[in-house]
Amino acid sequence: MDSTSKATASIPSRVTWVWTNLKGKRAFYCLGIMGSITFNVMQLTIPFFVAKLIDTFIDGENAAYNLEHNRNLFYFYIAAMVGLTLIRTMIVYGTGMIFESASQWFLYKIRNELYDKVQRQDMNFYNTYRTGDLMTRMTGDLDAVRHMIAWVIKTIIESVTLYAATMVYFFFMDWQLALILLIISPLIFIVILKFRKDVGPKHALLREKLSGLNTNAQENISGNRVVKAFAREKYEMEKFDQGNKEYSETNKKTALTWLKYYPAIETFANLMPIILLVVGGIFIINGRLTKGEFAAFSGLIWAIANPMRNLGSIMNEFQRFKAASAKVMEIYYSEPKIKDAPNAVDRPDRFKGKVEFKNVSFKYEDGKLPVLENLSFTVEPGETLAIMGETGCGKTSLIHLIPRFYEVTGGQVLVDGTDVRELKLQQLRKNIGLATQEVLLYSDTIDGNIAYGDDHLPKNEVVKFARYSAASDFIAKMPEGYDTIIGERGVGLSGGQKQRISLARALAIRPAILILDDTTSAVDMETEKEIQESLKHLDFPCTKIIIAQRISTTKNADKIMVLKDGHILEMGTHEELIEKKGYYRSIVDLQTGGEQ
Ligand code: DGT
Ligand code: MG
Repeated sequence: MDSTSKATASIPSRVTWVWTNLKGKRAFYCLGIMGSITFNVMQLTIPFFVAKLIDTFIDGENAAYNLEHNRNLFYFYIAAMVGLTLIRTMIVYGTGMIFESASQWFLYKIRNELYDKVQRQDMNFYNTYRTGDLMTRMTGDLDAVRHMIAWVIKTIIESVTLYAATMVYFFFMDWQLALILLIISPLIFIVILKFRKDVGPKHALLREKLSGLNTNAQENISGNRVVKAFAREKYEMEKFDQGNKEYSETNKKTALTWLKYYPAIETFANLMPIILLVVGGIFIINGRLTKGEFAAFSGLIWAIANPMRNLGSIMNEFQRFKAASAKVMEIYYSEPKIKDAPNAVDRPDRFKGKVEFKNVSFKYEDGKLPVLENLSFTVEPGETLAIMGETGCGKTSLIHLIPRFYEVTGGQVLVDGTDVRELKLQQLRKNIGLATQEVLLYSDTIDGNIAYGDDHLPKNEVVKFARYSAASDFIAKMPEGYDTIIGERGVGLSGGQKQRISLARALAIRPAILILDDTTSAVDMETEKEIQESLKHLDFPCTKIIIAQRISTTKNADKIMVLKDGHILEMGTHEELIEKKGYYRSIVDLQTGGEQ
């Protein structure tokens, strides 16, 4: 995949992206952050009161006197400690809820937006990205992003607050001791920075391996019939196993990276209590430090050691977020190249159905050779154009230019006299009924599939369109008729049956332009004749462009176009082309056994 083929607009920073999508919950999220800060500053209160208790009632000069005559103060300290602990617990609960709910909100919004983006993408996008990879972005990657917002940011804030507040408190008690304890921090930072450099690329690789694994699984589940037909289960299992092994190995390597750095961090973190013990002890002997203050120091030493220890897992998660968010944001900020022009003309009424190609040339973005070259022809409203030609000559590519699935590389495609690039995509496509060469039906009822383009289509209309496409007979024989569930999980249909439902679906929107790409290739001659007959008598005006290989389909067309290597080889009516004794004539002879 080269980056030029991706329709990605300029991508803002991750912070901007997260902030933009927290809209609606920003104040709420900030409240969570403030709660986190408050809660962590409050962690210092217990050691503070413990120091007071020790110095006032246990170890100070007037300890015995105070215990006798200042009982109320003693009770106050105890009550304050219990009360603050309760409040702190409530804040922890509240902030936990806030982070969880804000991150779910974020996830919900992004997921919707991503789905929307993917839906609106053009064909080139789908040629570029594999389904498994897109699914990974919308599930696993997105969850890594949510984890960052819910957990990592919270942990960072907690660690920073705790560390900073403790340090401030330490400086107030004894700045020299605080400074000595601080010496360790830069060492830990250096190790963490090294770790970051080491683990970052591993997370990116890990993410690619997961995407590869998902793509492999997705393709094999969808293409299971091919696997079975070729008895390649063992091969596919081995291939998956290989991918799985690689993923697992990469995962292990990523996790083990931390272990390389862990001993250094742990040693540095453990040095702190030792330094405190030695230096603090000397300070007590010198009378610089009270025993209560020493108790506060040692009761809080974890509050500067633990954030240091946490740095490792924070950095790890952050690198995972970096790899995942890059993938999510690429789709989030992708823009389809084919979209409405800023000055697109508004044509809300039904189109007349005139289709005109003017010197059209076309080449796929990733293709080397042009598929269509300098093609010109016109189909008047209501006319039928049949397109013939050997496989790979560019028929499907040609008809895909009419709904503007791809952009022409030269010339113009006009519908009702307007260049398709100047029409609104929605309006253009609503006027085109397309039955594609590869039929895809949804896991839904037959009724739902036929009415796909028009939710409000009444039942009798559904039946009518099924009749037009010669599908009503076999539908009537199904156990639940039009309510039979078809598609992936439902009742299996034959190739010809699927084609007829797809034709009914294309007709059901009463298109101004009907495009059929080899839609009757799998139905028998008898049924095909029936379909041709009903297409002639539709109850709405309609221009028909029909790709077909059978003479029985093409002979009644107003025009027949024979394509060869992206050029028009012959064009005319059935009779004219027979007279011409060219390619069309040879096909006719072949199909009729030379009876013509
Ligand atoms: P058919 O359906 O087998 O009778 O063949 P046609 O006439 O429908 O051929 P078509 O238009 O699908 O393909 C024309 C040429 O373009 C052929 O050489 C294959 C190539 N082609 C088709 N689709 C793509 C695509 O998505 N990307 C690239 N790069 N080439 C494509
Ligand atoms: Mg084709």
